[in-house]
Amino acid sequence: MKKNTPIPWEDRPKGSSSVMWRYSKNPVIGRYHIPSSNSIFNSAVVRYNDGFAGVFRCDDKAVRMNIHTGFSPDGIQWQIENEPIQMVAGNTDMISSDYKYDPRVTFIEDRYWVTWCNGYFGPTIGIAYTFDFKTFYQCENAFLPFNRNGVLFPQKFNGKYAMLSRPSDNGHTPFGDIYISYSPDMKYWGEHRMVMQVSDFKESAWQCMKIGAGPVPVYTPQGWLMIYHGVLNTAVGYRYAMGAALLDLETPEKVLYRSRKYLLGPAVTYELTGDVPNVVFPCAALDDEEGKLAVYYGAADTVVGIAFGYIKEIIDFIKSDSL
Ligand code: BMA
Repeated sequence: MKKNTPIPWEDRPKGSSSVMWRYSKNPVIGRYHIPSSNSIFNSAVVRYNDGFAGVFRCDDKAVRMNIHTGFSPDGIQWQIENEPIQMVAGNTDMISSDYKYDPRVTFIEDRYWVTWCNGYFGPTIGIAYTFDFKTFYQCENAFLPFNRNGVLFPQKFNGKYAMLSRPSDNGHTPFGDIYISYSPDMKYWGEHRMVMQVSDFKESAWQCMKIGAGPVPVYTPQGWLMIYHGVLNTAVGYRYAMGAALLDLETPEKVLYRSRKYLLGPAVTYELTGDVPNVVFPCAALDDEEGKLAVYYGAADTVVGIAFGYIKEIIDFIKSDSL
């Protein structure tokens, strides 16, 4: 896809040596951005036409979880639909869904694919495609419940689609590793392989309880850059931070390097307080030809923020202290 629309960007603040830094005008989407919402967070954006489009997790004021479309000329000012996406049947007639949350979006070949956590007798991975962010064709769920954090790669491997996911339980899962699965047709998924397990508490505690893929992995000549979240169980509950790993270009279940230290952890008010405190939950990333990266993340299950970094520096960071 062409990458000529400038992505949101702000230079590293003077005096900072952080590999990733927050946008000074965060949060870019507030909790009441649309009349129906209680909170808007964990959301996905992509390049679309001359600007950007997105699929947003909006919990309404009954705190029903659903996904809504949105459009933006610059990736910062967003027009989000007040009503959730109404799916039509894609490769199945069974499009039942008790709830939808934590979407990811990727462009493959000729269309945009959306994955999300879909309520079907428990959380599993829902899949839909769209050409125009107006009509969405819902497909078969990828897996049996329980599963979350389904993230597609933006290309096929040996003719097959590839999806990262995180088998889980029906609640606030206290475990979880990242797997990959392959599909010839976006309907039947198999060849499940382990990608990455939680870390040893002594080595890297922020990711020792569960981990899950975040944005669609970013292609780099050195490997797929996979930004992910890691969770630590603390005296006041789960703490979600964001790290990164580099996966092999041809065999993405092979982890080449993985950050011992987090790239961004909850540290500012909108990440530390909200409906669920201490959450940084990345779901999308935009990159450009100069190697800049803008990561969109949910903060405290309440609002959306952006963090910036240079891909080269992130890779150096991962490699210089890898688990
Ligand atoms: C996870 C998901 C995310 C949420 C996170 C922190 O299990 O529900 O949507 O951001 O917990 O509450």
